[in-house]
Amino acid sequence: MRRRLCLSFLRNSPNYCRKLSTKVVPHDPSKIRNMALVAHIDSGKTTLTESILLQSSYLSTSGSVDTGSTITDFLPAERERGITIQSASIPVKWKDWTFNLIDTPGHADFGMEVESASRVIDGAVVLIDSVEGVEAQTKGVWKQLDRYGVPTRMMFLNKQDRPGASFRSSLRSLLNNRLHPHPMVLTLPIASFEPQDYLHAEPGIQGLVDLVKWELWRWDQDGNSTCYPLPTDAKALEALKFLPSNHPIIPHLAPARTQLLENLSMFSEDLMETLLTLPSEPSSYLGVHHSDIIPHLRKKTFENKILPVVCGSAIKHIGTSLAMDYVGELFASPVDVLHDPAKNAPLRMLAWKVSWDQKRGWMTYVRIYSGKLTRQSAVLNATRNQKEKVSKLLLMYASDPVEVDELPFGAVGVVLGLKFTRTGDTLVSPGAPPSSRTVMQDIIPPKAVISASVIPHSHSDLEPVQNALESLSRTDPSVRYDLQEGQILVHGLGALHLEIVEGRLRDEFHANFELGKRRVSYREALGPNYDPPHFERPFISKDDRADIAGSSVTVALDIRPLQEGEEGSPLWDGNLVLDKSGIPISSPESSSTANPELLIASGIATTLSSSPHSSLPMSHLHIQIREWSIPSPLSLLTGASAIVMRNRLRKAGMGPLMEPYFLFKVSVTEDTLGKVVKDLTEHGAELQELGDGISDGADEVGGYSEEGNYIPPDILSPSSSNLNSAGRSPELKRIVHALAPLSQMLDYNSRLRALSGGHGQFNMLSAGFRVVTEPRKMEILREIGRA
Ligand SMILES: Nc1nc2c(ncn2[C@@H]2O[C@H](COP(=O)(O)OP(=O)(O)OP(=O)(O)O)[C@@H](O)[C@H]2O)c(=O)[nH]1
Ligand SMILES: [Mg+2]
Repeated sequence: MRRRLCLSFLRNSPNYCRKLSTKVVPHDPSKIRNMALVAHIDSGKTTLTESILLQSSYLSTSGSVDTGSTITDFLPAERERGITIQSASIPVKWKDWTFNLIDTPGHADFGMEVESASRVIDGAVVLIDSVEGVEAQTKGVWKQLDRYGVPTRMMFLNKQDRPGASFRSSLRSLLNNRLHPHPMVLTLPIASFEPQDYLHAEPGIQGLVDLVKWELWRWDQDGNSTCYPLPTDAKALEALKFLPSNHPIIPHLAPARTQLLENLSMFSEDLMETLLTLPSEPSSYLGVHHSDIIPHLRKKTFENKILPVVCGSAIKHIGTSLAMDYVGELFASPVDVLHDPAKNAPLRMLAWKVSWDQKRGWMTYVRIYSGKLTRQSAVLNATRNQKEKVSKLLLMYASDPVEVDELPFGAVGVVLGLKFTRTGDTLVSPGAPPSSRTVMQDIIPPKAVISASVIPHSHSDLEPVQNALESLSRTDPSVRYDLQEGQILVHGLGALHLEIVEGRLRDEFHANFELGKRRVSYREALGPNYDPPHFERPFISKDDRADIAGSSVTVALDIRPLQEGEEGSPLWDGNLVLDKSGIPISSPESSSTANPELLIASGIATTLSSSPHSSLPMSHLHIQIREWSIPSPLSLLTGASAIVMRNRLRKAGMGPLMEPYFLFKVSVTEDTLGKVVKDLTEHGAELQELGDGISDGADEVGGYSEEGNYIPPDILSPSSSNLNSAGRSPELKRIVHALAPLSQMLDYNSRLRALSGGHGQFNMLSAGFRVVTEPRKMEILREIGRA
């Protein structure tokens, strides 16, 4: 567990306060960058955020960062554990731009935070620990960004100072893991300015080459940087004042820039034409000014043809300013995405996060998609068809708020006073025409995989406990709770998530309770005797009808298990529900206006939540609505579809049971490896791969080709080549990847501590539900009281 020092001295310093009071709301939306840092756990997002804050005008002077703690990880639980739990958004002035910067958690248990941040950003910097390359959750967050169509992205290959860091392998891992077919290197690391030290990668990183601006940056031990323009004459590169002439990087500088321009020109005819007009001599590409390159880079980043790649060391503040410049230059602004920028356009905003504060009450984080929001105004929650009153408006500087009178188009801020709004809701001005009342894309909470009973201390604690759970699930929609057989169950995304939930219920919501034994959540799949689809039998049979409220209502459904390659929707708990024309219905609550198919979908959802055989939620079903009658009132369709669906499931018989599996990445020393592996296999884990910590995912099948991309030669990543030849030692870290049932791993924290003498570390990532064996099925049925 990492420990951090508190930065309270900074908060209390006069400097800090002065800076806070000078914040102004930006009014030029083209200068706003709504962006987030996303990545696998521990890749350095919060450290980079801190570095950005220190180098921006947020905190005026540097020099005190090294004392530890960060501005954005301000919750006690975050400081204690050294991990980010909730995303914090913070407006940062950077040169001409204002970044609304969101630092997100990397731990998959807090995936909801990445989910909602992804919904409101126009750009994401994805970090990679350059020792590890692309990791499981890197791919996880990448999918989340895809799901919400985040238009612009950049990679930051962090931790270049670490022994074993490899720029080259990290870059190749982007291709091998199919993150992007065209990563484009904008900056190169310089391990050392001394040729001898460089070959040993000591001290790790001292400088960067900016291949676009054609500059070289050097950092001294105190973190001060100097920028040297590079010559545009190839001969002059061999006699630089700031780099010894025998430095191994020199012969690679011109080829790296040439390749950047040539690769970019493959996507841009204009640039190709510019390059073709240049004289055919080695130096000619070096003279192309960056102002002639950036517009092409920007355009191709927008079109997702290329993925810009920069690098550095957040902890040493190396590369932070270059990365931020490129965010400003390459990322989309609110005016670049679909919007209505007219000054008098009606207000339209999305609530992307809701939190509770003892003093201020409900705080709703919003992004303004058109118009502007003023304090003390009325708004309409279009998702819930509910009027709301806005009291105050705030800009959040992490935990410190600054009150403002309005939030203009493009802004991200906080609204006080809203009573009913939940994460994902669309809000509009009350007088908005019906056309602009349509709701925007919702935010999808990930599936719960673990639960625990919540036992109130006394009868009088019951209601406060339920209220606390209701409030908590409003701030974190990935927390669900329900009543099963007289017990309150709280469901979450993992063991750590439940631990944090327990703490928050007590500390924030003052509930008195005990948490019972943790249980993983199970699912039931469709039984074997399901009916064939309707085109293979008489169209409407008695099984397609339900008697309800004195009428016979028809709801014809085709039900079968999902097939290989078909993916269920997270909003449907892993099921796929299609309308009559075969289009997936996005969610059971996808619209406030009821139409017959949505009413039927709602009945299907009710039935799926509890199997008639095991009472478990059902998953991995493929359901298509085929036909229905029109009863009066129309709402009878919901009850009818629930009855039809339940009868069909009963007839199909009990299906296989499924339990959640997780991918574990365990890092241990060579001498404890054997014990750790034995323990994993004894607990039902399948070993996936054993590594030495420097993986570029090269064995991953079907990666993107290296052709057409610039992959720097090995000599430009001296740190990793050193480590490879260093031989094994008992202290050498080994990495074990394993797929294991969560039920066997609930106590893995303490088990690993005991097995590894406290030195082992692990992280885990949900790998979905898997069908269990027959003996395990019996065990589960006994556990849930069904056998
Ligand atoms: N050597 C080295 N360590 C770094 C660097 N950046 C971050 N770290 C360390 O890596 C660890 C994780 O850093 P964080 O900034 O908390 O990582 P994070 O991505 O915010 O982690 P989560 O929020 O928990 O996902 C800390 O111990 C940092 O000191 C870096 O550039 N070099
Ligand atoms: Mg963090």
